[in-house]
Amino acid sequence: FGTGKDDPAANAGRLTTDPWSIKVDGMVDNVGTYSFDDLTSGMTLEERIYRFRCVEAWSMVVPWVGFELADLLKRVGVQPSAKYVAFETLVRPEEMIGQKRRTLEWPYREGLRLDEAMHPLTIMATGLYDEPMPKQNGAPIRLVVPWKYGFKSIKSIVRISLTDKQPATSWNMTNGREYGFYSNVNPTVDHPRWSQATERKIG
Ligand SMILES: Nc1nc2c(c(=O)[nH]1)N[C@H]1C(S)=C(S)[C@@H](COP(=O)(O)O)O[C@H]1N2
Ligand SMILES: [Mo]
Repeated sequence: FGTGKDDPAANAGRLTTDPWSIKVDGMVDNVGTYSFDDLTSGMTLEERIYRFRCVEAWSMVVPWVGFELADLLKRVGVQPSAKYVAFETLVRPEEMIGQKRRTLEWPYREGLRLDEAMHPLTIMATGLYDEPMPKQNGAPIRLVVPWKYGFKSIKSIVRISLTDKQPATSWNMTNGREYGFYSNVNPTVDHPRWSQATERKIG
């Protein structure tokens, strides 16, 4: 990554999030492109304090604001044939300058098995610390799955697809030997290049 003015994180403020639309497609009754407001209106927002654990052995306790992904899935009507949920991030390299480099194959992609997506701990977060989601943390809406490594918690989501096949996911596509589809936090299973037994807690 670049440094100084070319650092992607330092340029996160360039991201425009209004308007924002999210395409919901695949094995759902109500396929469509929804505005952020339409998709999130009426959802019960609550604070969830979760420990967020990156695969690179750091963690941070975060007070997210969000709603259960299950509520969104119920609203769009998941069909019985669906087995997985796939997510995609916005691709807009002029604003997300890290996408000018092919560090990953864009869009950033993630996915969950349907039962994981329906789990009451799995949330769509629209804020943290009682504020709207900051751009660098995935404005306006991101996934948070507290029992999985951080890379599963995809940010700035523009597409949610229901499918019957395990979706391709970004880090798994790039290095499947080191980053599995499931990637549940497990201190007894080391990463091939480092231990997962301990973590560095970030304040
Ligand atoms: N769209 C998108 N989502 C993403 C990533 C990314 O590069 N792009 N990085 C992932 C990784 S590796 C981690 S650890 C977390 C970091 O979340 P944070 O920026 O809120 O700390 O976001 C995850 N979600
Ligand atoms: Mo990460």
